[in-house]
Amino acid sequence: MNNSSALDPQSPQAHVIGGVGVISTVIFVLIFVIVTGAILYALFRFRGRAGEPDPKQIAENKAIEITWTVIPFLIVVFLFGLTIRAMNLADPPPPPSPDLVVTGHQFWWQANYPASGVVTANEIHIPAGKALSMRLDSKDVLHEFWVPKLNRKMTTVPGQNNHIWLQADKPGVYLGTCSEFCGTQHAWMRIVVVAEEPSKFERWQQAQLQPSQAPTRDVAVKGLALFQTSTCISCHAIRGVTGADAGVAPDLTHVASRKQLGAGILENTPANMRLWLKSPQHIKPGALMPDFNFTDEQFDQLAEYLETLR
Ligand code: HEC
Ligand SMILES: [Cu+2]
Repeated sequence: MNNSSALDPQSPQAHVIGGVGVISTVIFVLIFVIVTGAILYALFRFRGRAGEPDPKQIAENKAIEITWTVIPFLIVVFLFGLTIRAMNLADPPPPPSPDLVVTGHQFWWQANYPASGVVTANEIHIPAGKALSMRLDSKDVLHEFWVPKLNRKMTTVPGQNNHIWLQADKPGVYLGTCSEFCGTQHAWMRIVVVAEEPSKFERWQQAQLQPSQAPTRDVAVKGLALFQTSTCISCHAIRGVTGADAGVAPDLTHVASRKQLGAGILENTPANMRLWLKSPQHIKPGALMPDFNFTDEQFDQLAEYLETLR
């Protein structure tokens, strides 16, 4: 999945920021061409030849000096104005209560929708065409939320709430990544933004709000029991499961409905789910989930149970 080019803006904010980039680049290229062109011209046109006297020396030329001060000054003022305009358009002040709170953890993203109460991880859904105000926080170290097509990027700082507006022009899946080094698995701290038609988004939200259903198949029932009696519940929450309400690891209430596992390191398939459970430290060394000493049968049970969490 490569859908994260910073040169393909897909939100009003990204268009404005991209615009500044394009205009500045054009200006810089023009300056480069004019300056190097003038130097090359002078080099060849006025080349000294053997036996010729030194050229006449000129000191002070008010007109030229004023020109080469005023032109760069105007260029800088123009770029400054352009930047201020982009900042105002891309970053209007946030409302008092955000639509979405995203918290960086080593090495995954937690997402909360305060108005509805939805809690999920590594995959956020948004209604296409609508600007969501998004608060960014961190549980541990600095991280940085960056979905290139939906700019802008923003650092998450423990104890300090930062803010951006998140919007996508049209439905689609947009990939993002942590862009502030945060530890061993920084490279596998991806986030997926799924922008959908508002009605579809509403359905997603309703589905996410449902607590998990008790499993019916025998293997999955055993998996649930194992989940409840192992240390899983000291890190993970599954709504609808007694005792499973810890918040230091991804919420698993609807884990099987997500596209990826381990913040992007595995595609979320039943086989990969089992692979992850069997040895998270092999798949994602340094991730904050320990390996467990279960039997193959027990891993089957856990995986089977987690697959029911749609
Ligand atoms: C010490 C805390 C801790 C314990 C105990 C723990 N986990 Fe995890 N788990 C994590 C963390 C942290 C992650 C996220 C890892 C990452 O992506 O960097 C995770 C990720 C997962 C994921 C992938 C979720 C996703 O959305 O990517 C699953 C599934 C999972 N754990 C299941 C379990 C099960 C089942 C148990 C018990 C056998 C368990 N975990 C025990 C901390 C824990
Ligand atoms: Cu990071």
